[in-house]
Amino acid sequence: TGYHVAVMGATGAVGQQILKTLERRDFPIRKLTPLSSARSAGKKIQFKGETLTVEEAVPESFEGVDIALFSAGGSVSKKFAPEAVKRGAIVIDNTSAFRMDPEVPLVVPEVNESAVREHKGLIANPNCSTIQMVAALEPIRKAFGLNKVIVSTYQAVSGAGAQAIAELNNQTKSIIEEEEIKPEILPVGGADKHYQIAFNAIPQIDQFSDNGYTLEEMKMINETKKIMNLPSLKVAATCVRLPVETGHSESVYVEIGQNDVNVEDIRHVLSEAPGITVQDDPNGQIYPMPAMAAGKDDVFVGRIRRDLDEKNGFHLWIVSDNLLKGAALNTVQIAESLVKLGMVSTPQHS
Ligand code: 11C
Repeated sequence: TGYHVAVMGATGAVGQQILKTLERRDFPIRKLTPLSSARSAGKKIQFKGETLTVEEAVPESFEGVDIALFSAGGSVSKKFAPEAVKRGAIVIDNTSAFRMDPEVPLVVPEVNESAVREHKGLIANPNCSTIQMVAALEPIRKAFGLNKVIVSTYQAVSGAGAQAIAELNNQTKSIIEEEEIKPEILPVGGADKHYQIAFNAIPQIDQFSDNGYTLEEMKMINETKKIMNLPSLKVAATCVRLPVETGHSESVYVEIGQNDVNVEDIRHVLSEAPGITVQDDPNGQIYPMPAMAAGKDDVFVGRIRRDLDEKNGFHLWIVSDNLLKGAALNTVQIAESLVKLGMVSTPQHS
């Protein structure tokens, strides 16, 4: 018993994690349809012990689908998500195509689960670096208020897809062996210039917008305000790519709405919050790191300390697996929220 679920982009870095996450969390599925562009059609995927063939998506692929999880790039979502919605599916979209559309809820279940009630067929999954930050900020906002956020990120290459992971691995090997390298993917496919990522740090993720911020930085700024429903929150972001395979890290400075809060109070609210694990003991050298967060569901928070000048200012270090909470897990959690809140039609027997 369960739903007919389609996964668009089933062979990609995030699509693969979506399939694993659906299986691992035992999401009620009676039929799974793996879809992709023509390029990946015909590939095989594994789901619950069965081998399924990935089909090339056409509008009719979505006939009878209850829930469609999209993770195949913005242009694919723009083309096919409306076709899926037209045929009665609820689309949960992992791309940036619809996130800032006022008609489309942008959801992190720990923060704004009830926003799914407002959907008109489409729900957007936020950007990975935004998700892990708001998951940690929301308990702080709830307890103490929140006025200002300044974030610098240390992002893994898997955020840019499977080709970027291969580029890091190949470059690292070539540089060690003193061979020539030819960067082709990072910082962003389609850019005029590409730079070495191995043994480097690149302060550009996605293209630049006219205001001097990159699109990744603007996502963190705009999506945070929308998810937290705080249009006047002050947010600034600097996003940097590091030679890490998986796990985004963030140094976050916050100014809260109260003056009499101490580090222990912040640790306490975070340790009680869903989906958050506090790893914070300077004496024991305990703090989150991407190599240890990769493969885990939670958002890890450490290095919590008060600013030395601003009484209501605190610094945090937030780390999470960008393919799990940052993408696949949050997508599946949105689907679980739809079921929990009775927003999907009754599950059918197979
Ligand atoms: C990265 N955050 O790490 C990006 C990837 O809008 O869903 C996610 C892009 C997006 O490169």
